[in-house]
Amino acid sequence: MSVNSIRRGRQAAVRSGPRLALVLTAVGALVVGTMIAFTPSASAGTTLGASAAERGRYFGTAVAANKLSDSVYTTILNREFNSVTAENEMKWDATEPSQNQFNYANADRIVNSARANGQQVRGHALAWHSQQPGWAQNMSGTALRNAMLNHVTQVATYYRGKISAWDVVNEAFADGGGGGRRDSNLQRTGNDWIEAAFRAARAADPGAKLCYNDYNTDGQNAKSNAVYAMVQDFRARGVPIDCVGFQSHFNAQSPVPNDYQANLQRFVNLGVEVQITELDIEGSGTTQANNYARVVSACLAISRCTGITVWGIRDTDSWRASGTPLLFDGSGNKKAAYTSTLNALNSGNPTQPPTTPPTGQPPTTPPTTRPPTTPPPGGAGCSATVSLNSWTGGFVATIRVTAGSSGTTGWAVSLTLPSGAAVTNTWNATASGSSGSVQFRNVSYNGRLNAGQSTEFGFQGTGSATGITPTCTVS
Ligand code: 9MR
Repeated sequence: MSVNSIRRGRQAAVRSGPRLALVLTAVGALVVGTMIAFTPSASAGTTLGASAAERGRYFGTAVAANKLSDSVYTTILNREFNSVTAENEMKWDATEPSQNQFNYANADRIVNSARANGQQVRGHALAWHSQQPGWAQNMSGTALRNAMLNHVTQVATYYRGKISAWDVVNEAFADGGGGGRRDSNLQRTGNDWIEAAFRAARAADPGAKLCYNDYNTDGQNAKSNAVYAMVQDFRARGVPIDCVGFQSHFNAQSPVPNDYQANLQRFVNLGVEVQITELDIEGSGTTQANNYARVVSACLAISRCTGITVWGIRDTDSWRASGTPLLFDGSGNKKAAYTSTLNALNSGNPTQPPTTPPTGQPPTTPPTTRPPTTPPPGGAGCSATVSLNSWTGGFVATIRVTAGSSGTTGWAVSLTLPSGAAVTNTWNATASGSSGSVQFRNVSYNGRLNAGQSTEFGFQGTGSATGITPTCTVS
């Protein structure tokens, strides 16, 4: 996608001209006012990743493998970010340059660097009309459909257990007011190509969250309405989709929409997570800084907006470097936009630091409610709630354990799985039993909870876990 294509896609918004500008100015003034009024947080992170983690989120960046030998770049990367996305190295042309001959060398450099530095990895992107290898560009029909599904299966299997979330399908909807699919060789294989890709990805890596990712969907418009309808349909029919990525490439022609937060929220209301996947905002100084703060604050206001990725580190690393859209200047100095981003992160309510699952397992999602400031009703002991992410034949259960008024030094959660269901793996807890009656105990780092504090653990299983009721006891 080019800058021009984003601009073309936003012409309708640009046409609303002066009125929009006035509204934006008013919103900008409000943001500045809010920033001044921010009370210092009890827990202010000093880096983007640390601050996001204190709020149960990640803060990531796109990474280019050929920059991993640049020490200015890697110093910032490993200091500031706790998630990375391969900017180009996991795309179809990079990973399968000849049919059925896979090359993971550059993608592996990014994954290995991330794992060595405790960063999670977003996978980008399995199926996309762009950046296809030449052999695929020339295919059509059943041969292309099968080649695409094979690609999804092979790549997701190769990285199984190492990817927090995959952009399974990228940019499949058309710009403009039509609200339809983008024409492409993949689309011409049949309208069900997207769900087929999601099903193949789930089968290959059941632990990764599966996202649909697109641009010009950041506010409510014909394109985001069409994506919304697809997600609603997928959820209704049990097509495995866990998250929607909003690329959020902004500039004067494509400003941060006024209904950005409302648009993210309506997707969350469909039962998926939202992630800001490719954030960059052209500009400079206070205006750019305020726009970054608006985006970060919108995400933090939504409990299931689980993370933000900026599309590069320094302005000079950007795909549109002339627009200076990033948080660090070409020398690696922090810009005003960096400071406003960190301040906005630090102004969000801290949550219980998320317990980190083994690499590659689904990350713990932020709680849907903030930790209570007073112990919850129910007295001493502990309570447990479950959130299920199910698909045909399998599920991931996330269990939230909350300490009662006496706190805990250890806890155990018991539940009974329906007949036919079985636990296949567990993170942030130790399981006894795998079917029928199963008990989970805390691990060394999450047994001690103060009154009212929470922690999360999870397990993946086969079959269905619908209706399970966890009960918590202190130990
Ligand atoms: O930043 C990427 C740039 O280096 C590539 O040349 C370009 C090729 O299409 O892709 C850029 O990343 C895109 C991302 O993969 C999907 N969303 C739009 C991004 C910016 O164009």
